Order: sequence, then structure tokens, then C-alpha cells
Amino acid sequence: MRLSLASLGILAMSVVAAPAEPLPQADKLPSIAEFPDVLTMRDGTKITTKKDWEEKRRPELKALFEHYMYGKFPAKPEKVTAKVLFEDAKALDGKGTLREVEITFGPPEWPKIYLLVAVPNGKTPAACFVGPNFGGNHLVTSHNKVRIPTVWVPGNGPGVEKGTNKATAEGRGKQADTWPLQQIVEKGYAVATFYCGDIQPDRPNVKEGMRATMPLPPGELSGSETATVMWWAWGCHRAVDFLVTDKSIDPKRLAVVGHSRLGKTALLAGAFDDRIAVVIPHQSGCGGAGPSRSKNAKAETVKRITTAFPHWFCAKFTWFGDDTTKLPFDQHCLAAICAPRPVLFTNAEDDQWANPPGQFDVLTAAAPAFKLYGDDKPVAAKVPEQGKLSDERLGYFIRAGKHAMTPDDWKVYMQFGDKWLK
Ligand code: GTR
Repeated sequence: MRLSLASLGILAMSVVAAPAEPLPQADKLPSIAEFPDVLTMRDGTKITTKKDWEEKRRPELKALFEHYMYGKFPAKPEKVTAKVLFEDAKALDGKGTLREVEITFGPPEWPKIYLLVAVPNGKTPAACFVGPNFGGNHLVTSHNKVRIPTVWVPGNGPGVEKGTNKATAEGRGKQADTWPLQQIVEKGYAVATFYCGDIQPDRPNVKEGMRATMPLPPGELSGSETATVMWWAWGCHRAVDFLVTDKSIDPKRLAVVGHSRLGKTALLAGAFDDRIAVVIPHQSGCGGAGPSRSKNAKAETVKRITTAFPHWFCAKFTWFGDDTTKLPFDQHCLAAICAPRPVLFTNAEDDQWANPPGQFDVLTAAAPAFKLYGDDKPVAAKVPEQGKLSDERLGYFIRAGKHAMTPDDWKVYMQFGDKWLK
């Protein structure tokens, strides 16, 4: 089956306005010690209406994030096509239909996405969680028809032969807990995931993935070129291109989910694509839901992340490693761009590296944008107790335990979905 999505005219992406004049270097930016006010434009104008927010401040913020942090938001592909590689209507103990879809969106040499989609039998069209995974679809199910990635995968993943960075069938089902397909379809939700490395392998200095389509010498990112987290987010949008045409999915009820570096991705993907109804970055930390102006000494810093993972962000973000007060935004502005769509930050107590208390501050500072849409109490007054979901429009959850995405975390995503996606 081949579907032409572009012909359906559904690729409406948000438009990013170019700033009126060139944006300055970090040393020419004012120092702002606390989070910059989300409703104040760079020129000092206060935003008080939804209209001005959507027409002025929101595009300004998007342009700033592109320029200084994630790099350019790539244009939408002219044509997106989908081919179902296999379908099993009796998968997941007969509870769901499992299929894998090859999504093509460029010339033949460009990467493709392989989207694994599980849909609850008899309960369609269903709300759907979508997001990238760390090492391949084959890791999240032992179904033997699921494709094994042929591109570079992280060497420490299950079933990867030492020193090869090649995925093998040994890995099948070894990370089924991270995307618990059956648990999700049993609750009446659909779920869709793809290997992030199919769009951009998680390593710097190699001309591969979407980076190979850019006119750059290998590894060279000098300014605001599209960085890896942005490519992953853009990949989520290509998955959405398909999902909104799939009859078994409700296109109005899509939630993006991701863990850690892929949680950073989920937040960015939600901010830059209004087709996504709910945004769930899990333990995403610095560069995601965690503030750059961090007050938590145990949390990852901009300096550290841009040193250890320079390719995740555009080169200009390194300017702010020694002085985050120069940033003309903080991560509350990214959450605010999602308004009025619900956003849930989920965390774990032992994962201070991801800065759970700082993430709550980010939600609080994003609230004024949500209030413009008439929600007078978009965020809880204080951090909820451990294990208890605060399900406001700017939701928050923290549990005991470590850095991981678990079946219990999925229960929380679905609890939030029961409120905001039903
Ligand atoms: C860490 C990184 C974090 C987080 C994490 C992950 O090494 O410092 O920002 O993204 O990796 O993705 O698991």
C-alpha cells in the first residue's frame, strides 16, 4: 500500500518568522539573571492578548530557539510517502494490530523513517503516543517481522556486537519495557515509535543521516545549522505526517513522548508542530524541560552538555556555556510555545541530573502564556508529592527511582492522556 500524504494537503506546519534585524552575538545580548518574562518581546513590548502572542511573541521565540539553540527548523518535505512493510492483525496477544511503515520524504539517498505502529483492536480511531526510540524498533518487541536497523546504532545497546555498532536480531524485545506496546493498546491507546538514528545517528563529526544532506564539511557546525535534536524533532513530524492519514488513528489526539535526549526532542517537536495535541518530555533535563539558568547544583549545565554532546545543539549554543544569563530565553519559553496544548514533565527523584525542581520552575514560568488562553490555573501551586500526578495543563510528575522510562511511567502518561486526549 502506498499513500501520498502531500497530495492530501495535510502538511500544515507552523511558520517561523525571520527576525527583523540580525540577532546579536552573545556578548551583545543583555544579561538577564532570572528567566526572561515569557510575555515580554525583545524590544520590551508587553504581550497581553492571545492574538499578539500568536502573531508576535511566539514567532519571535521560535526564531530565537532556532538561532541560538537547536538550529534551523528545516522546511517541510514536498512529498511524503508511506509503505506498509508488514501488518499483523493478531499481534500483542490478539489485543492489537502491529505494523511497520516505511516513510520516505526525499530523494532516494535521503534517510527514511521506519515507524512501528501498534493499534488497539476494536477501539479505533485511537489516540496515539508517538516518539523516537534509542536503538531500533526491534528492541521494543520480539515480533520477528520488525526490521533491524542497518545504520549505526549505539554500541552499548542489547544485541549489538562489541565494537561493531551494528544491530542484530539478538536485541529483539530486549527493551520492551521502555515502549510497552501491549500495556498501551490494552488501555485503548495506539502507539508509534521509530529509531532516532534512522534520521540522524547520535554521533558527531560524521556526514550521515540528514546531516549528510547539508552543505557542510564533516562535523562542522559553525552557526545555526540544524542540529541533531532538531533533526530528531523533525523526524517526529514526519511520523505525524503519516499518523494523521492513518484511519485507525485519531489525528486530533496525538501525544509526543520521549526519554532523556529524546525527551528534549519531544518538547521541541511539540513546540514546532501544532498537530501534536499533548507534549510529554520524560526526564529530559538540560536542553529540554530543564532550565539553562539552573539553580540545582546536581543538575547538568549548558557548559557540560555542549562540551559532551556538541552535535545535539547548534554551535551558537556553546556561546552560553560560561554565562547563561545572556540567553534571551529559557526553557519555559519552549513550553509556552506549546500553549494551550497540555505539556507534562515527568521525573525521578534520583535523577537530579535532569533537574526535577528546575523543571517545575520552568512550568511555573510558562504559565502566563497558557493564561492568555483562558486557563486561570494552568500549573499546580507547588511540586506534587512523589508518585502523585499533577494533571493541570502544565502537568508534573515525580516518582522515586532512577533515570529510565518504565511501564509505570507509561501509566502516568496514559493517566494524563485520559484527561487531555479523551
Ligand atoms: C546524558 C546527558 C543527558 C541525557 C542523557 C540521556 O548523558 O547528559 O542530557 O540526555 O544522557 O539521553 O540518556
